[in-house]
Amino acid sequence: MNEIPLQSANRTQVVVVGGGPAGLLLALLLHRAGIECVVLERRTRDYVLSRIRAGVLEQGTTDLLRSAGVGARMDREGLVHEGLDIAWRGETLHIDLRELSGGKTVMVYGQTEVTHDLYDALDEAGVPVLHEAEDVRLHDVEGDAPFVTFRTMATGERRIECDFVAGCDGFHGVCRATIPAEKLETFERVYPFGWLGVLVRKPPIQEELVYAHHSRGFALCSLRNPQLSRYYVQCSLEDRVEDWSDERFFDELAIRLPDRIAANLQRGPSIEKSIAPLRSFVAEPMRHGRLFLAGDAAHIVPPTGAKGLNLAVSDVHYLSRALIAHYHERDDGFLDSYSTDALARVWKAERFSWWFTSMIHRFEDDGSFGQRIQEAEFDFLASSKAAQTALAENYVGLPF
Ligand code: FAS
Ligand code: PHB
Repeated sequence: MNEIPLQSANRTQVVVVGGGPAGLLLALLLHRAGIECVVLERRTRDYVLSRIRAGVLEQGTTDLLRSAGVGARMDREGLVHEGLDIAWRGETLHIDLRELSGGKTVMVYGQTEVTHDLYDALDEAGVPVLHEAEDVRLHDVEGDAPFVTFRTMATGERRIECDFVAGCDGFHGVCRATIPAEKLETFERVYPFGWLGVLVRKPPIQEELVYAHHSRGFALCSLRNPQLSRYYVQCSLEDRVEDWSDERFFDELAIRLPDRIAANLQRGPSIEKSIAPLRSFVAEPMRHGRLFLAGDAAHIVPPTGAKGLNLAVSDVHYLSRALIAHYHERDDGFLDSYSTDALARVWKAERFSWWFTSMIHRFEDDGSFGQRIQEAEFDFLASSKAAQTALAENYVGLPF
């Protein structure tokens, strides 16, 4: 792990706030382009790596990770998935992603592993990543000489002057909060339920993912590897993890799945159990002076479409391109168009994530009309190759 030596680095080119996938990948791409940066992460590395989050990578994400030099273990251990199943009324509809998307697939490889690989690459490259960076504050981002202050146990109070700040500090971070409210427009939809997720050291119920609609609520069967399964059930926002024993969880999961699939469920002690709320959220613009937001700092999607992590990578594609053009060609065109470029793709992913969430979850307050609309949505999907193609194109990831 590379700490900033006490005697140096009161100045760098880009300060990256946040050591999650967005911040780490951006730092690595900038370093590979010879651009100096430092990553400030509030938590310990162990804490960051203990969070269980995304599991599905779009082809654009895996391509960018390979180009950053962190694709080797992913290609060794990741699982290429060519399709997925949607379960409804006890039957399943198979979506052939490869055939419908013109050859594209997705990779099942956990966000935790991606983060591990990025940290290892940054360590090897000697890029400074400061953990337990407390009280990070941005200053003068509207001017030409921004700086960031913070403190750590090791270094005490610090000030780093820079050219740009990348706000990769997630939904609850400090960077978006630095932008004056009158300069920001936000868009939000909060869903009236959460996802209870469980990790269990058992083989998955089947090779491909299963997204299940049921009158009792949504369920999802996923995995991390052939010996590690990841399951979710839709739950009430009032639920707490302690309300759900492993037995109650697996009983409910089995009820919500078609019998043919539930018969293959291998139960075991959960090694992680957590509840995540669901929301759609976008903050516009994603730039404020010399501050650029990327990833969850700028937008959130319900995890139904497996877009969260992939959108963070998408933003990093646009932001790294822009910063490299600035330093290599003295061309600020991509910096000036960053917010527009990134948001064009963000909103398409927001739409898909909202559509898929709306179709497949149980909405208590939507009444009988809402339920009939969901039935019609599924029946149209089941009967239309065009509808299935649209789902596949969005699921594998739209072009950058
Ligand atoms: P992250 O939140 O991952 O990283 C931001 C980092 O900034 C964190 O490490 C945080 O500690 C740090 N930070 C925050 N404030 C700071 C400050 N003031 N100073 C310094 N550092 C600060 N996506 C999917 O595709 N599928 C899923 O199943 C899925 N499940 C999820 C479950 C949960 C509980 C959550 C919260 C998200 C889930 N997501 C899922 C979305 C998730 O994967 C995000 O999209 C992804 O982590 C985005 O990466 P970042 O933008 O890097 O933000
Ligand atoms: C996961 O494996 O955690 C996962 C997969 C697909 C999703 C959401 C989460 O849509």
